[in-house]
Amino acid sequence: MSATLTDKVVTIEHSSGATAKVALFGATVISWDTNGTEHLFVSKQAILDGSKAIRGGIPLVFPIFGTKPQISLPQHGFARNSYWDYLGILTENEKEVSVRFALKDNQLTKEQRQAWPHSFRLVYTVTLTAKSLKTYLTVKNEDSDTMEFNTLLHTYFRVKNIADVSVEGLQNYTYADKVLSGATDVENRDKITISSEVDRVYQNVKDHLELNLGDGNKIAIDKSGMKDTVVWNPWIEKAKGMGDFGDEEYKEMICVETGSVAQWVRMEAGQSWTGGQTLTLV
Ligand code: TA6
Repeated sequence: MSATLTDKVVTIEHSSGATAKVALFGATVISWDTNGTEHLFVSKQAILDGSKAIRGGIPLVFPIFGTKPQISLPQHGFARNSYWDYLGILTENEKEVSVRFALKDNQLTKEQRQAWPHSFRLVYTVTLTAKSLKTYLTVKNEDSDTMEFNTLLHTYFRVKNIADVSVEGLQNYTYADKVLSGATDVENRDKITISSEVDRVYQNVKDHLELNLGDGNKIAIDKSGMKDTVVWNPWIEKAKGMGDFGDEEYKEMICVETGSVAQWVRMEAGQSWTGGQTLTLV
């Protein structure tokens, strides 16, 4: 087992043969592989030079989801567009290997600080076991004032064929449908399938969901500290509109994203908050 930093990417290896890779840029998990099967989708056209958020893997959304009129930050905030510090190995034993990354307010640009003038420290822990990948974020409000933020793990799962895939566990939850300008509705399906553009924020969702990959395999998605779940597939037209995404790549990915985005997470001065997810092959 080990974790090594090469060319701004940390490679984590577990004794089972499972591996994961985390780019320092955005602390973006860009690979999770077990027995030669890659579970995360990264576009073949992803830009990996630090000039743009990585199109794929697990981009970390913070401090805003989408854009906010009063906060002049790019969509989904600055965390996925910043170089994080590598803090090294936290645990390394037969069961798991975990590594940590940090981002502090003084690492932001002047413009970012002006847009979001809070003193904070983020610590992101990535843990690999034989069958699971855990990604947890701790936010520390180092300010003397309260702080509000959104956060989300924008997870791109790799699938063989989107037509065979379903998301299970969201029945009866209210969602905001961004394809319909945010109109809300209640999900009536126990298995959500994708056959057109989907961009939905399911609110106050239970902590256990399952992604059925359609090939006999499932991934359990267990969140903690996160209230909501976003389901997104750009489908044909939106896929064509993204320069860092292949026109046909919508067929081989689905985003199921755990986060707290429907409402602000509010923190008092000096308070810490932790949220994240565990992805497990089942
Ligand atoms: O999480 C879904 C979403 O908010 C979609 O609305 C779409 O914009 C997607 O994120 C990708 O956003 P990005 O800024 O990475 O192109």
